[in-house]
Order: sequence, then structure tokens, then C-alpha cells
Amino acid sequence: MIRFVTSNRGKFIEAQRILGGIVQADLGYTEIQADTLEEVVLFGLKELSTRLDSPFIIEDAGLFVEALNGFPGVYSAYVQKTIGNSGILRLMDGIENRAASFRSVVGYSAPGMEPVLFKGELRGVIGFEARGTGGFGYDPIFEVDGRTLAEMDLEEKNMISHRGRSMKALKRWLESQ
Ligand code: ITT
Ligand code: NA
Repeated sequence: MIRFVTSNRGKFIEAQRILGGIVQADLGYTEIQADTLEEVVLFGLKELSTRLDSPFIIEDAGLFVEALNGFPGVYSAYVQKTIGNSGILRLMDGIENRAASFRSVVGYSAPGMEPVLFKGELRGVIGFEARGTGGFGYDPIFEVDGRTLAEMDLEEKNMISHRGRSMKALKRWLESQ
């Protein structure tokens, strides 16, 4: 059984649908201030591997808005907690270039092996208002082909999303081991 160390239930449910037998472990770990999601994940894996003696995964994700030079990026969790979706919409007021992407980096660690990372990306646009009740976080303001991720069900989001892609890559790798 693989543990997914995360405080985010939405993330866990999406990953669970793809990976099957995983359990959520809300253990907490140090999320360093770094320039990339990869660095955050590698540091977290290293720290947790000293505390856990069985296989586990962690994931760091972020929203990268082109017109804001990649903000909120690695600060996505803090920005969601502080200014939230309405804050992002306000920052985008009057900005024509709405291009944005979600990125996910998932890391797997097991005793006696080097950790491995898998990535996924989803390109879309920041909408002009929040719509939809599904998903979590920035989903209501992130649109793909005219619909927000919060207007899609879990299956549909998983089919195209950053997390869907990173978790499917992890799944393929696990099956090849
Ligand atoms: P962890 O315990 O796993 O770290 P977290 O919610 O803090 O959970 P992150 O550090 O990866 O997750 O923070 C990413 C932020 O971006 C956070 O505010 C999420 O709500 C948001 N986010 C991540 N994936 C998302 C998705 O698929 N759709 C919308 N928002 C997402
Ligand atoms: Na986090």
C-alpha cells in the first residue's frame, strides 16, 4: 500500500481514481521556498524518507499565469489562501493575454531506492469570472475550451489535467517495475 502524504483531499481523490490502492496520510512536511516544484518535491521526499519506512508519494502543484510572469507558481497554495480566486481575477483585470498552465510534479519514494519524479501540465486560460462547483482551488477560474475545470466531473478533469498526467506516468512506471 502506497501512502499519499498530502493535506489536500481533492488531490488525493483525483490520484486515488488513477492509482487505486493508495491511502491519504496528512503528516505534514517542510515545503521549502524554491524556484521550482521539482525542488520542493525532492526536499519533501528526502525529509519524509527519514520518517517513513514504506513507499509513499507527495505532489506539488501550481498555477502559472503567463501575463503575471508565472505567478503564483510555487506560491500557489499561499496565494489561494490569501487573495484567492477573486484576487487572481482582480490582478488579471484589463489583461488580454489570459494564458495559464497548471503543473504537477509527483515524487515516489521507497526504502532503498532513489526517488523518482513524474510531471504533468495542462494549458488553458484564466476566465473572467469564477464558474462551477467541482474540483478545488483554482479550478473555477481555469478554463479549457470554454469550460472551467470546476464545471467538469472528476473523470473529465483527470483525463486532461496536470495531475491526471503526472499520476498516469507514475502508474505506468509502477506497473513496469
Ligand atoms: P499538499 O498538502 O499536498 O501540499 P496543497 O493544497 O498545499 O496540498 P500544493 O502545495 O501543491 O497543495 O499547492 C498548490 C495550490 O494550488 C493549492 O492552493 C491548491 O488548491 C492549488 N491547486 C493544486 N492543484 C490544483 C488543481 O488541480 N486545481 C485547482 N487548484 C489546484
Ligand atoms: Na502544500
